[in-house]
Amino acid sequence: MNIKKYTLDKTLLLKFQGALMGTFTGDALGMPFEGLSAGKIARGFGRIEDMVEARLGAGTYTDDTEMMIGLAEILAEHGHVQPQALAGRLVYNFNGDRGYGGGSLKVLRALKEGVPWDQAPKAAFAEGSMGNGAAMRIAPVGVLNHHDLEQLEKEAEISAKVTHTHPLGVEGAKLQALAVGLAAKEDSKERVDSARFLEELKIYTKETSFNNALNCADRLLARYHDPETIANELGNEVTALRSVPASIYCFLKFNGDFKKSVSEAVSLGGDTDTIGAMTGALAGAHLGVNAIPAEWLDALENGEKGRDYVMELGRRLYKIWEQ
Ligand code: F2R
Ligand code: MG
Ligand code: MG
Repeated sequence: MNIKKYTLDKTLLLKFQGALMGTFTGDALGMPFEGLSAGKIARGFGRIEDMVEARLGAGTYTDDTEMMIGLAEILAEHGHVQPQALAGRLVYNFNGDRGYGGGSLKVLRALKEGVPWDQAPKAAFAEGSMGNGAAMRIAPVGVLNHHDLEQLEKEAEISAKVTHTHPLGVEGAKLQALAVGLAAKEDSKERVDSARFLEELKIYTKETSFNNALNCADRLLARYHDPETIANELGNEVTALRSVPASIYCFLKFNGDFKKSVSEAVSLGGDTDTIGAMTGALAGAHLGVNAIPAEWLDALENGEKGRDYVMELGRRLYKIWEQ
């Protein structure tokens, strides 16, 4: 049990909102570049520092944020992950224009047809999905349980298993949730000690492949490497193993600077919306929502479940934590 309550409640509220809005912002910034290589992004666009036009408009979100909203809603209503309710909410919130992963599409279809939540993930892959879909939405679990890392792990696992049951899909979600929780516990006015942060993550991470990737991130952080090298070494793909460690790297490389961390994440190419979303969640949990550039926040969609709604979800989660 690892309990650390904050006395600066305002700071913690901003961290809750930062984790959720960081997911949203990174997702929206990266989405227009999803599938492009690091080299193509560098040559064609340079550094990505503005919300550019996208399929649903500049500043719009994808499946990453839509699923994160569903998870945050369930936590705000129940105080914990209720898997049946989560399955129902993911189906209810589903918008096919948001660009879901093929496996998740099949799972959500099965759930809609009435397959029980603990059977539906088999609709995608017999051995379960190892995609990053469970990790990309996990920020609410990380901030809400940052004071109790054992509980955080349990909550991350159950939330992942509604769609992703492959050990690598589950472990990736747990690792990202832990990283969000640890980031929330760091002092927002201080830089994070990268080596210590990675060591702490490794205590909890059981899968050798993830531990190897965290060791690799540690080595890479020692000096500058271009985004193409980072993408080759740590990955920029849609699997959890080849995207969660890359996001942790981007957060730590430019830690203390939300804009640089998330811009670096998008520059890796490949799964840019998701690596952007996961990096944004980490930087937002550490620095708080006020660290997100105002011009990025202003550009975010603000319809029925848009910017104001997600900010309010962050506040509701914080109230649950306070209780
Ligand atoms: N799907 C996308 N992007 C491409 C389409 C967007 C397009 N640009 C558009 O505009 O419409 N992005 C979203 O999907 C990723 C999250 O995926 P998720 O939810 O984990 O889905 P899935 O299908 O379960 O896993 C992703 C892929 O990983 C491979 N894979 C997973 N498990 C596997 C297994 N057991 N064996 C073999 N391969 C496995 C497959 O290739 C899956 O399709 C995010 O990027 C999100 O933004
Ligand atoms: Mg997406
Ligand atoms: Mg993606």
